[in-house]
Amino acid sequence: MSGTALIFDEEMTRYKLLWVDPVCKLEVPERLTVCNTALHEEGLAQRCVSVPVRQATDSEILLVHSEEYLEAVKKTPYMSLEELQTFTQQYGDVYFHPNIYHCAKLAIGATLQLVDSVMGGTVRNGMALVRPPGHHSQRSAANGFCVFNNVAIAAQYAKKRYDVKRVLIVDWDIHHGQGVQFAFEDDPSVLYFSWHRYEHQGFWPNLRESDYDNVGKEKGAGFNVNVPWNKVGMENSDYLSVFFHVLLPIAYEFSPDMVFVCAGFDSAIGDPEGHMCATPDIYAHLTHLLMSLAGGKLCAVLEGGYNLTSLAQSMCQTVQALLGDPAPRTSELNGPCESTLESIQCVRSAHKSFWTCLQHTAALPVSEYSTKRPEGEEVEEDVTWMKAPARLAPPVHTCVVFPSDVAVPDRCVSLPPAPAPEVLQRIRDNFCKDLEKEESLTTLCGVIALLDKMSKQEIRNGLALVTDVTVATQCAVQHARMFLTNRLLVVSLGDTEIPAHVTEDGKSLVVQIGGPGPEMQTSESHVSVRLRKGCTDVAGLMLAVLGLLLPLAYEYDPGLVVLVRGAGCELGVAAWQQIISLLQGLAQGHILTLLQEDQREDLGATAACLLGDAAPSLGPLGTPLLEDVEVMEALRQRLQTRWGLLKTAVASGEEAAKEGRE
Ligand code: X5A
Ligand code: ZN
Repeated sequence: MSGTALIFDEEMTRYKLLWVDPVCKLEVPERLTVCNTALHEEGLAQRCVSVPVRQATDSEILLVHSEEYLEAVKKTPYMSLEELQTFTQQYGDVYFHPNIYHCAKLAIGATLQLVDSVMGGTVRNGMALVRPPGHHSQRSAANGFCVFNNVAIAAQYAKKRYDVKRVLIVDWDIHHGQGVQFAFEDDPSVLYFSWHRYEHQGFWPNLRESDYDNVGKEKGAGFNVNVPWNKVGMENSDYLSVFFHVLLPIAYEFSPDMVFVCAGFDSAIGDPEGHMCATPDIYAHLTHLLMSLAGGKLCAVLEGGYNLTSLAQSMCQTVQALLGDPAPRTSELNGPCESTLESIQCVRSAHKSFWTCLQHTAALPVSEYSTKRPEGEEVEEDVTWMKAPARLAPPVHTCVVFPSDVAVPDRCVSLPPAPAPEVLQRIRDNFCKDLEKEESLTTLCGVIALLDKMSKQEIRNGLALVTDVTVATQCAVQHARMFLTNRLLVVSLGDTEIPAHVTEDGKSLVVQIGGPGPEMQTSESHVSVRLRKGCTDVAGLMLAVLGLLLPLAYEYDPGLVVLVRGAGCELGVAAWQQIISLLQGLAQGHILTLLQEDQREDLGATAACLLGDAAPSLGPLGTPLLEDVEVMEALRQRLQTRWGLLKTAVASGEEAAKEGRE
């Protein structure tokens, strides 16, 4: 399944604030027009499947709202200006207009059309460009520019109409979508995640219920995840940390059948509400990371976003990721700030009894952080940032190097078998003294050609089926380091030895995930994760991937990734596909995958993922082995002084003192 739906109708620009209200003046029709224009100017809208909007029916609205409230809103088109103002006053931070009821029905309808397109199989994913937004509205109340709760209604609709069992709602808007939280508080079939500017209850909507200890009620306990931002100025690293250490582990354990994003871009730099500093390109990564869940079934729905420049850029980054274009490099990531670490630690500990991926998290004295008051730091008003460079996809997506008797998968391109003489000679000298088969030599030349073509932007990624994966890896690493990149990431699954000298010059980072064995981590640039059952225990493996591999890899920001599946590495094909998909967020999608010849049964699945097909869902993950969790924890503890993105908690007094001394 491929394709991205884009749903928009100009009609939703046809309402606006009719009186003076400094709180509501941000919410303007241009929010939609700038997004739509930018998507066209970047050539993105033209690549999407354009789906028409429709009006929601009463019974759809009643999936979330009360009859009394619906009947009240129904009267607003006939109200005078004065009546509208009076009507508005009973709610918080919202305005009405004679045409807003019509637009609100279209906003829901657009969202439901998106659900139908994704669940009906017309497209894989999509974006609904809507106004009014939805996530603040409640059963019987408009709130925060929102009239009806578009995403909450859509989640109920998906459950009813498509029998979806588990829905994940990721609310990356900078405000807490309390309306969504209230709608699903006691419902374990809908996992609601929200991060939001909070400042210890100092920021709108100033609810006690928005704090990290609101985990859901009754059967829904554990299915409401709140991450408060207690300071402004949060950056890309803060956002990614929360994804790696809170959202993704929980989401993978939950295993949604579909994902909604409350896509508010007031969490981006320059926004007058959020005052955060995450740049628009981060949304490419947030989107990419979520696209590996639920078999790629993702419905993004616009919520907030009030700096028109930042909003349009962030929207484009999101849609471009949905279309499958490679994500931009993530330069300058470091660790999250102290305040973020505090929040991460609090949420993880509040949720430790509900999610096995968090079972090892230290319990926290609940009183410890929740009562701190804001410090009142102000961030300057006129922030500026660089527009991210255009993200160009190389002309060829996936190029393969296979032995002559193996068929080239559909949509892949095979490399012409004519290696350059000097390359041939170098490989002969360095690697082939003891290789008998001439075919191995040709394959190694092919591997090198794949790397060259990636660095010349001729191809996005490559796949080689090799006779000896150890030799091929050494050959690839040597070539990449010598000629292509300062930072090569080698990810090795299984027990293929990556010799220590490979990392000696500091130009590469090796992360090995394999079976039990002697501690191999010899240097800062060689990390070995040893799991009791190797890569066969999916829960442990995914914990290693999300909590160790991805944070390391993102902070390292490699120019190229070599992914090696060692000989005899037992690994379910679905987990393998997840790893391939997730790693494509790095190095602009430049990933060379090396498979040993005896693993050819997984070639088709491997190629499909490299080509951008969604990885199939793993299903709910079980409990990782305690032993593995302890090994990974110890490793994280040790590595976090060098890699800030690995941190999951504020350093204790003792550790902080030690760090200070070093
Ligand atoms: C959808 C959204 C924000 C309301 C802010 C009111 N609403 N102060 O971003
Ligand atoms: Zn917002």
